[in-house]
Amino acid sequence: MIRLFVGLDLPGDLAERLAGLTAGLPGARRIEPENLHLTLRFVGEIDEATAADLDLALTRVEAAPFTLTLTELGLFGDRHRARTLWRGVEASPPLRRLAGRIEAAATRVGLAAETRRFTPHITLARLDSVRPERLQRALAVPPPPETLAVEAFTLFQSHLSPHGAQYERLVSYPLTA
Ligand code: 3AM
Repeated sequence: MIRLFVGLDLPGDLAERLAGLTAGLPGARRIEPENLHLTLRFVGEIDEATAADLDLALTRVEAAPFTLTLTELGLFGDRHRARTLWRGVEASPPLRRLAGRIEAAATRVGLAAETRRFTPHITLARLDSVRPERLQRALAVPPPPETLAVEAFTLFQSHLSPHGAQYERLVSYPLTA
Protein backbone atom coordinates (compact mmCIF):
# COMPACT_ATOMS: atom_id res chain seq x y z
CA MET A 1 0.00 0.00 0.00
CA ILE A 2 1.13 3.51 -0.72
CA ARG A 3 -0.21 6.82 0.65
CA LEU A 4 -0.69 9.36 -2.11
CA PHE A 5 -2.12 12.75 -2.94
CA VAL A 6 -2.15 14.94 -6.03
CA GLY A 7 -1.12 18.55 -5.67
CA LEU A 8 0.88 21.52 -6.83
CA ASP A 9 4.53 21.85 -5.95
CA LEU A 10 5.87 25.31 -5.13
CA PRO A 11 9.09 26.91 -6.37
CA GLY A 12 11.74 27.03 -3.64
CA ASP A 13 11.84 30.82 -3.33
CA LEU A 14 8.05 31.06 -2.89
CA ALA A 15 8.13 28.21 -0.35
CA GLU A 16 10.82 30.04 1.64
CA ARG A 17 8.78 33.27 1.68
CA LEU A 18 5.63 31.40 2.74
CA ALA A 19 7.49 29.58 5.50
CA GLY A 20 8.73 32.96 6.72
CA LEU A 21 5.13 34.11 7.32
CA THR A 22 4.75 31.79 10.31
CA ALA A 23 8.04 32.53 12.05
CA GLY A 24 7.50 33.21 15.74
CA LEU A 25 3.80 32.39 15.90
CA PRO A 26 2.76 30.93 19.27
CA GLY A 27 2.05 27.19 19.27
CA ALA A 28 2.78 26.79 15.56
CA ARG A 29 4.65 23.80 14.17
CA ARG A 30 5.81 25.16 10.85
CA ILE A 31 5.71 22.99 7.72
CA GLU A 32 9.26 22.91 6.30
CA PRO A 33 9.57 24.80 2.99
CA GLU A 34 10.38 21.59 1.06
CA ASN A 35 7.08 20.07 2.24
CA LEU A 36 4.83 23.01 1.32
CA HIS A 37 2.30 22.21 -1.42
CA LEU A 38 -1.28 22.78 -2.50
CA THR A 39 -3.42 19.64 -2.31
CA LEU A 40 -5.69 19.14 -5.31
CA ARG A 41 -6.92 15.63 -4.43
CA PHE A 42 -6.16 13.58 -1.33
CA VAL A 43 -5.98 9.90 -2.37
CA GLY A 44 -4.93 8.05 0.80
CA GLU A 45 -3.64 4.47 1.03
CA ILE A 46 -4.04 2.52 -2.20
CA ASP A 47 -2.45 -0.63 -3.59
CA GLU A 48 0.37 -0.55 -6.14
CA ALA A 49 -1.85 -1.67 -9.04
CA THR A 50 -4.36 1.13 -8.42
CA ALA A 51 -1.46 3.57 -8.04
CA ALA A 52 -0.19 2.52 -11.49
CA ASP A 53 -3.71 2.99 -12.94
CA LEU A 54 -3.95 6.40 -11.30
CA ASP A 55 -0.57 7.42 -12.74
CA LEU A 56 -1.75 6.45 -16.22
CA ALA A 57 -5.06 8.30 -15.79
CA LEU A 58 -3.19 11.41 -14.60
CA THR A 59 -0.93 11.39 -17.66
CA ARG A 60 -4.14 11.76 -19.71
CA VAL A 61 -5.35 14.87 -17.84
CA GLU A 62 -5.20 17.80 -20.24
CA ALA A 63 -5.07 21.40 -19.11
CA ALA A 64 -3.30 24.57 -20.15
CA PRO A 65 -0.83 26.36 -17.84
CA PHE A 66 -2.31 29.18 -15.74
CA THR A 67 -1.36 31.56 -12.96
CA LEU A 68 -2.76 31.41 -9.44
CA THR A 69 -3.12 34.27 -7.01
CA LEU A 70 -2.44 33.59 -3.35
CA THR A 71 -4.80 35.32 -0.92
CA GLU A 72 -5.22 35.76 2.83
CA LEU A 73 -4.03 33.82 5.85
CA GLY A 74 -6.69 31.75 7.58
CA LEU A 75 -7.38 29.04 10.12
CA PHE A 76 -9.03 25.64 10.09
CA GLY A 77 -10.38 24.46 13.40
CA ASP A 78 -13.23 25.69 15.51
CA ARG A 79 -14.06 28.74 17.62
CA HIS A 80 -12.06 27.42 20.56
CA ARG A 81 -9.10 25.73 18.93
CA ALA A 82 -7.28 26.58 15.74
CA ARG A 83 -5.65 23.49 14.23
CA THR A 84 -4.15 24.61 10.95
CA LEU A 85 -2.86 27.89 9.59
CA TRP A 86 -2.98 28.29 5.83
CA ARG A 87 -2.51 30.74 3.00
CA GLY A 88 -5.55 30.84 0.76
CA VAL A 89 -5.51 30.48 -3.01
CA GLU A 90 -8.00 32.03 -5.38
CA ALA A 91 -10.34 29.25 -6.54
CA SER A 92 -10.16 30.45 -10.14
CA PRO A 93 -11.91 28.63 -13.02
CA PRO A 94 -8.64 27.09 -14.37
CA LEU A 95 -7.78 25.74 -10.91
CA ARG A 96 -11.28 24.30 -10.45
CA ARG A 97 -11.12 22.79 -13.93
CA LEU A 98 -7.79 21.13 -13.23
CA ALA A 99 -9.00 19.80 -9.87
CA GLY A 100 -12.18 18.52 -11.58
CA ARG A 101 -10.19 16.65 -14.23
CA ILE A 102 -7.97 15.08 -11.56
CA GLU A 103 -11.10 14.09 -9.64
CA ALA A 104 -12.50 12.46 -12.78
CA ALA A 105 -9.21 10.57 -13.26
CA ALA A 106 -9.36 9.37 -9.63
CA THR A 107 -12.93 8.08 -9.87
CA ARG A 108 -12.18 6.45 -13.24
CA VAL A 109 -9.63 4.18 -11.57
CA GLY A 110 -12.13 3.22 -8.89
CA LEU A 111 -11.43 5.64 -6.05
CA ALA A 112 -14.45 6.83 -4.08
CA ALA A 113 -15.65 10.27 -5.18
CA GLU A 114 -14.54 13.22 -3.04
CA THR A 115 -17.60 14.60 -1.27
CA ARG A 116 -16.01 17.58 0.48
CA ARG A 117 -15.94 21.00 -1.13
CA PHE A 118 -12.62 21.96 -2.75
CA THR A 119 -11.09 24.69 -0.59
CA PRO A 120 -7.68 25.37 -2.11
CA HIS A 121 -5.06 26.36 0.43
CA ILE A 122 -1.41 25.92 1.31
CA THR A 123 -1.01 24.63 4.86
CA LEU A 124 1.76 26.64 6.54
CA ALA A 125 1.66 25.34 10.10
CA ARG A 126 -0.09 22.87 12.37
CA LEU A 127 -1.22 24.44 15.61
CA ASP A 128 -1.22 22.79 18.99
CA SER A 129 -4.77 23.73 19.95
CA VAL A 130 -4.08 27.45 19.90
CA ARG A 131 -6.98 29.75 20.82
CA PRO A 132 -7.85 31.60 17.61
CA GLU A 133 -7.78 35.02 19.29
CA ARG A 134 -4.06 34.58 20.03
CA LEU A 135 -3.46 34.63 16.28
CA GLN A 136 -5.88 37.39 15.30
CA ARG A 137 -3.30 40.15 15.26
CA ALA A 138 -0.87 38.16 13.08
CA LEU A 139 -3.69 37.17 10.72
CA ALA A 140 -4.99 40.73 10.38
CA VAL A 141 -1.84 41.81 8.52
CA PRO A 142 -2.30 41.07 4.80
CA PRO A 143 0.62 38.94 3.57
CA PRO A 144 2.68 40.26 0.64
CA PRO A 145 1.01 39.52 -2.72
CA GLU A 146 2.17 36.32 -4.39
CA THR A 147 1.33 34.48 -7.60
CA LEU A 148 2.17 30.95 -8.70
CA ALA A 149 2.72 29.97 -12.33
CA VAL A 150 1.17 26.50 -12.63
CA GLU A 151 2.94 24.56 -15.36
CA ALA A 152 2.57 21.05 -13.94
CA PHE A 153 0.85 19.09 -11.21
CA THR A 154 2.47 16.42 -9.07
CA LEU A 155 1.75 13.00 -7.58
CA PHE A 156 3.10 13.03 -4.02
CA GLN A 157 3.75 10.16 -1.65
CA SER A 158 3.07 11.01 1.97
CA HIS A 159 5.47 9.42 4.47
CA LEU A 160 4.04 9.70 7.97
CA SER A 161 6.34 9.72 10.98
CA PRO A 162 6.23 10.91 14.59
CA HIS A 163 8.24 13.94 13.44
CA GLY A 164 5.56 14.95 10.94
CA ALA A 165 4.82 14.01 7.36
CA GLN A 166 7.39 14.12 4.55
CA TYR A 167 6.10 14.52 1.03
CA GLU A 168 8.01 12.84 -1.78
CA ARG A 169 7.42 13.99 -5.35
CA LEU A 170 6.84 10.83 -7.43
CA VAL A 171 5.69 12.11 -10.83
CA SER A 172 5.27 15.55 -12.38
CA TYR A 173 2.59 15.92 -15.09
CA PRO A 174 3.21 18.92 -17.35
CA LEU A 175 0.34 21.17 -18.45
CA THR A 176 0.39 22.05 -22.11
CA ALA A 177 -1.35 24.82 -23.99
O1 3AM B 1 -2.46 19.87 2.02
P1 3AM B 1 -2.87 19.90 3.45
O2 3AM B 1 -1.71 20.08 4.38
O3 3AM B 1 -4.01 20.80 3.74
O4 3AM B 1 -3.98 17.03 5.92
C1 3AM B 1 -3.42 16.36 4.81
C2 3AM B 1 -2.69 17.29 3.89
O5 3AM B 1 -3.48 18.46 3.75
C3 3AM B 1 -4.53 15.88 3.93
O6 3AM B 1 -3.91 15.67 2.67
C4 3AM B 1 -2.79 16.53 2.56
C5 3AM B 1 -1.56 15.72 2.24
O7 3AM B 1 -1.36 14.75 3.24
N1 3AM B 1 -5.16 14.67 4.41
C6 3AM B 1 -4.63 13.72 5.20
N2 3AM B 1 -5.54 12.77 5.45
C7 3AM B 1 -6.67 13.12 4.80
C8 3AM B 1 -7.95 12.55 4.65
N3 3AM B 1 -8.27 11.40 5.22
C9 3AM B 1 -6.42 14.34 4.13
N4 3AM B 1 -7.34 14.97 3.40
C10 3AM B 1 -8.54 14.36 3.31
N5 3AM B 1 -8.84 13.20 3.90
